[in-house]
Parts: sequence; C-alpha cells; structure tokens
Amino acid sequence: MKPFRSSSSSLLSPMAAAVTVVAVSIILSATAVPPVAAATVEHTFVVSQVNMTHMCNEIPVTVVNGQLPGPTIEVTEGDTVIVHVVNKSPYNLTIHWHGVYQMRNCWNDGVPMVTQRPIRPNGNFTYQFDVAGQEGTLWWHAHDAFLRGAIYGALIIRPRNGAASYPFPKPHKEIPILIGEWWEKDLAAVDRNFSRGLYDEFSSGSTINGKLGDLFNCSGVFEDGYVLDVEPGKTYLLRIINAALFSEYFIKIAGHKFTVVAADANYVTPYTTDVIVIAPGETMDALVVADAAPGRYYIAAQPIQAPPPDTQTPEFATRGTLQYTGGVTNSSRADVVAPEMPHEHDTIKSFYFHGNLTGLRHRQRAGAGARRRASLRHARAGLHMPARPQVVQERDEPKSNQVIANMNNVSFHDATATPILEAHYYRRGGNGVMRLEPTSRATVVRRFRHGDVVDIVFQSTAMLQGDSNPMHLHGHDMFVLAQGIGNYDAATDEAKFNLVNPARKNTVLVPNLGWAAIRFVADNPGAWFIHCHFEFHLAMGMAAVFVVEDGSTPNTSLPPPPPGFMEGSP
Ligand SMILES: *[C@@H]1O[C@H](CO)[C@@H](O)[C@H](O)[C@H]1NC(C)=O
Ligand SMILES: *[C@@H]1O[C@H](CO)[C@@H](O)[C@H](O)[C@H]1NC(C)=O
Ligand SMILES: *[C@@H]1O[C@H](CO)[C@@H](O)[C@H](O)[C@H]1NC(C)=O
Ligand SMILES: *[C@@H]1O[C@H](CO)[C@@H](O)[C@H](O)[C@H]1NC(C)=O
Ligand SMILES: *[C@@H]1O[C@H](CO)[C@@H](O)[C@H](O)[C@H]1NC(C)=O
Ligand SMILES: *[C@@H]1O[C@H](CO)[C@@H](O)[C@H](O)[C@H]1NC(C)=O
Ligand SMILES: *[C@@H]1O[C@H](CO)[C@@H](O)[C@H](O)[C@H]1NC(C)=O
Ligand SMILES: *[C@@H]1O[C@H](CO)[C@@H](O)[C@H](O)[C@H]1NC(C)=O
Ligand SMILES: CC(=O)N[C@H]1CO[C@H](CO)[C@@H](O)[C@@H]1O
Repeated sequence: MKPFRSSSSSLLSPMAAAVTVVAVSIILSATAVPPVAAATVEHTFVVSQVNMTHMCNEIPVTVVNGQLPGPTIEVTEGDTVIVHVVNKSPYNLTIHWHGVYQMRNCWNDGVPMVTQRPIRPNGNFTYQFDVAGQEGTLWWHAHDAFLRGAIYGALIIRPRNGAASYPFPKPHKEIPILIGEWWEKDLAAVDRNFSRGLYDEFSSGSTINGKLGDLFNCSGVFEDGYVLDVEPGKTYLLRIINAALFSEYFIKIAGHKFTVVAADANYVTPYTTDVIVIAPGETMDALVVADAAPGRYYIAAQPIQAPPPDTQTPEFATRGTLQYTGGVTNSSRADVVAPEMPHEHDTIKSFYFHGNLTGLRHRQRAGAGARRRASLRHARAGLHMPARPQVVQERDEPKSNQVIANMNNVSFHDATATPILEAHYYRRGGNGVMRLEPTSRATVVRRFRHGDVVDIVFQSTAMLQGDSNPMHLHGHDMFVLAQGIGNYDAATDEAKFNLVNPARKNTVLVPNLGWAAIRFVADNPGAWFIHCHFEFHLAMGMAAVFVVEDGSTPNTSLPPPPPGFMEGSP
C-alpha cells in the first residue's frame, strides 16, 4: 500500500460499494455467559512526546506511557475496562478500542468528531467499556491524524472459563506480535500533508514489537531485534496485530509453520500455512510449535505492494528472531536461518490466505445472522471515496429491498462543529441524513434501522492504483460472504456466498482490483465509523459513518452520554 506520487493518476484506489438493506429483523439471542463476577481492569495512559533514537537519529515520538508499543491491556471476557487518558502531547487525539463491540456504548468508541470531541492538549478523558461476547486479540490505537503510527498496543481477551476452553490445545505461552512502522517524521504534519494532497511521505523502517531488527543499523551497529525464546516441543500462541499505517505484510518464521486459529477476535477453522498475510487493522492468532532443530530462526515481516503500473514506493522488511533455549551458543548472524519470503508483488497470496479463513462453526455465536436466508438485491454503485468526487447522491429512508445508500464519489469530511453521535442523540427524528454539502467532500452518514441485515459489496475498481483496502467497521463484526478478483457480478457471484461458516471480521480486506461481499446485523445503536485502515486512504476520505437507530426497547437503545462526558477536555 503506498501513497501514489504519479501526477498522471487522478484517482487512487477507487472503491465501489453497494448497500442493500434487507428488512429482516433478527434478534440475536443473548450469549450464555456463566454468571461469574467480572473484574474491572484499570489503566492510566499518559500520552506524551519522548525522544527515541534509531538509525543514528534522535527524534521525538508521541507514545503512551513512554513505551512503543504502548501497554498491553489484558482482560477476561466480561470484564470492564477503564482507561484514563491524560494528554500531555501537543496534539488533539482520541483512543479507539479496535474491534471492541461497545454494545450500546458508542460514546466510548473513541473517534474524533464522530463519537466525541478530541482530547485536547493538557486535557483528559476516561474511557469505560465492557468486553463482552468476544475473545481473542484486539488492539487499541490513537484515532486522530497519523498519530496511531506510534500510539498503539494490544488488547487481549481471554475466555471466562480459562485457557482450557480454547478450541485448540492450550499453548505454553501467549505472545503479542505487533507489526508497526518507524517514522522519522512529525506524524501530525504527515497527516496534514496527505490531507492537502502531498503524498511524498514514507516511513523509515518496519518494526516487530517496536524493534527494527538487524536489517537496520546505525553506522554498522545493528538495531535491536525482537527475540522470542522457545523451548523445544512447546506450542506458542502468537497474537499478531498489524498496527502499520501503510502496508499489508507477509509474516514467516523460517523452519516453522503457523496454524491460524482466530482472526479479529473470532475463532476460525484451524488453517495451517507457512505464511500469514495481515493487513492494517487485522489481527491473526496463530499456533507455532517449536518442532525444528534447536537453533535460531528469523521471524520476518515483508510489506506487500501492488505491482507496476502502480507507483512503487520504498518498503522495508523487518525481522526478529525465534531462538531455542539451551544449546544455542553461537551468536553469529550467519547462523540464523532465514525464511524464503514471497515476492512483494505476490498479492494473490493475500487473496488466497484470506479466502482460506472460515468461521469455526461451533463457536460462531451469531452465525445464524449470516445463515438467515434473505432476499438480496445488489446495486452496482461506485464508492469512489478517495478521489475528488464529482457527484453527491442521496436516496430515501431505508425500505425493504431498496437501495438506500449511495456513497458514490463522496469523500468523507470530518464534522466540524458537533460530533455526529452527539448530533444524532440530541436531534433524533431529523431527516435521517446529515446535511451533505454540495461539494467534493462531505460528512457521509447512512442510517439503518435497528436489526437491519445489511449487505455491502466493496468494489475496488481497475484504475491506476491497485491497492487492496482493509475496510474496518466499528461497533460490529462483518461476515465475509465471498471475495473475488475483478468486478462483482450479482448474477454469478451471489451463488458463491458462504452462508454456512463465513469468517467474522471487524476489518475485511478488499483484494487488489477485486471485491468483497459482507453482511452485518445493525444491532448496536450509535454512530459508527467505517473506513479503510490504510491511514493514507483514510486521510483522503475513504470513510463514512453508519448510524444505527434505536430499537423499540431500552436495551436496544443508546443510553445518554456517561456522566461527566468530555468534562476533562472541554
Ligand atoms: C529531544 O530531541 C530533540 C531533537 O529532535 C532535542 O532538541 C531535545 O533536546 C531532545 N530532548 C531531550 C530531553 O533529550
Ligand atoms: C483541537 O480540537 C479543537 C476542537 O475540539 C479545535 O478547536 C482545535 O483547533 C484543535 N487543535 C488542533 C491542533 O487541531
Ligand atoms: C510536508 O510538506 C511540507 C511542504 O511541502 C514539507 O516541507 C514537509 O517536509 C512535509 N512533511 C512533513 C512531515 O512536514
Ligand atoms: C559459529 O558461527 C561461525 C560463523 O558462521 C562459524 O564459523 C562457527 O563454526 C560457528 N560455531 C559453532 C560452534 O557453531
Ligand atoms: C486456499 O489457499 C490455497 C493455497 O494458496 C489456494 O489454492 C486456494 O484457492 C485457497 N482457497 C480459497 C477459497 O481462497
Ligand atoms: C463517480 O465518478 C466517476 C468519475 O468521474 C464517474 O465516472 C462515475 O459515473 C461517478 N459515479 C457516480 C455513481 O456518480
Ligand atoms: C431486552 O429486554 C427484554 C425485556 O424487556 C428481553 O425480553 C430481551 O431479551 C432483551 N433483549 C436483549 C438483546 O437483551
Ligand atoms: C482531568 O481534567 C479535569 C478538568 O480539567 C481536571 O480537574 C483533572 O485534574 C484532570 N485529571 C488528570 C488526571 O489530569
Ligand atoms: C544509519 C546507518 O548508519 N546506516 C548504515 C547501515 O550500514 C550500511 C552498510 O553496512 C551503511 O551504508 C548505512 O549507512
């Protein structure tokens, strides 16, 4: 994924989406969680600039609690999380809890000017949310400008009944692996440049758990790399998170295989592979058995980019080491076994990898939502979001089997005065759509009735830019019904929908020059951001807001904002 520099291309990675609402009300049955007293997990996140030195350069980096990555939040399903964010940085920011459902708790979703005003410099804000009905690996990150490039960390949800209830053998250890980038730039300035169409901004390296590794050096002295110590014969659960702003990555460990068991905090049918492909915003949980000859093996992460004619941009691989305890005495790099990496242009590998992920049926709680037969009618309609759009179209309120939203050619623009959620909450009964300015950029808001089953086809069109697009929906998981290369054709492609065991994701990768069809149940009242998780595409406006209206009962409605909402950052 790369910013494009070529002045000849007028559009970048255009997307098309068709939104069809099928008016089938589905009440998801409440999950049978044992009535165990839940704990409260409390953290204080102080956001500040600290100097860090890599590759001979000392630079200020905006991080949480002086760490990169930031603190890992570890919870048991059903726990309450409280995080006090104290902003000692010079920037406005919010923290988003990526993938947490936030059921009836949209106020704590952490999207500036969508769910809250940003936390100002010297301001503070306390997030509170329950982590219920989901387990696995999620993460948190800043949701303002490009600051999430260094403000991120893991959020790990363990089963209430303990590791014995994993649908796979209990691992010896669980290890977060966060893939990131090293930027020697003021990320807020990078964001401003992208918003103004200045795309010549690149990171200087990639990282594993904040470490650059031995492909980078300062005057010949190698950068520290991440080291994973393993005991022969033991099994490790890697909780892999792509926190990078710009790239999908191939991940390999020389001499070892992965068994992918979960993605985006949803269990998947175990899938054994020697390479994991992960896009920004996605998480993959994978088992690795230490069954190779004792020694040292590189854990390598290689960025992927679309082949020419796409503009080629600097990409940086990074690597850490898996080393067997005992018997390893030779510290020479030459003895570390390196994996053979796929070619950076091998985008079809990403397509196949994602195509091989299916939901683990007996653990798929709301799978019924995807299996429910519904009459679908897709409209082919462009969602050319990052382009400078020409047309703003509007349609009627939702009706059965009718196309209700046409996001063609509208580039998202932040609300400027009032956060969208606040406007929605205090001005119910409005005309259903935020005012759309008759300009090229607008605040695109689509409304759904509570319980609507929504099908969307994301279509990347064959323009100059062939980027993939990891589309992330807040507040809901999406069932991935099908994906394809080329243009979606309802007449033939609908038959390919997996209504039996689709993977459930909060971030769905739309393949390069292809499409992905998803379904979600709009069962969480609030204003939810949907956007591409390539920061560069987001800065260009590849985003919209889905407003899910209240249901008919208090427990299907959005409560008022929590007491003291935004008092620490007026
Ligand atoms: C941090 O780095 C900047 C240069 O980027 C330097 O001017 C400043 O003195 C450093 N601060 C500290 C506390 O070392
Ligand atoms: C921070 O946000 C406030 C609105 O909440 C805005 O007035 C101010 O200009 C913003 N500051 C920066 C540096 O963006
Ligand atoms: C942003 O654009 C300006 C003007 O072209 C340039 O001077 C600057 O280096 C760019 N990048 C950053 C991070 O400020
Ligand atoms: C250590 O590595 C060096 C360089 O690869 C090699 O020459 C040497 O034989 C190795 N020593 C052992 C004990 O394996
Ligand atoms: C699964 O992966 C294999 C090997 O890469 C590939 O041939 C196959 O088409 C993939 N399946 C799907 C459904 O994408
Ligand atoms: C979106 O813009 C493109 C490029 O100008 C145009 O060809 C297309 O018809 C537009 N789509 C819609 C639905 O307005
Ligand atoms: C909401 O409350 C009603 C009773 O008022 C109950 O029957 C229903 O199961 C609840 N629904 C959910 C989703 O909790
Ligand atoms: C948060 O902000 C409020 C209001 O400005 C202030 O009273 C309080 O001391 C702040 N808390 C922290 C931890 O900074
Ligand atoms: C930042 C830095 O010192 N990089 C060096 C890494 O090593 C190569 C050659 O080994 C040098 O060319 C780089 O300047």
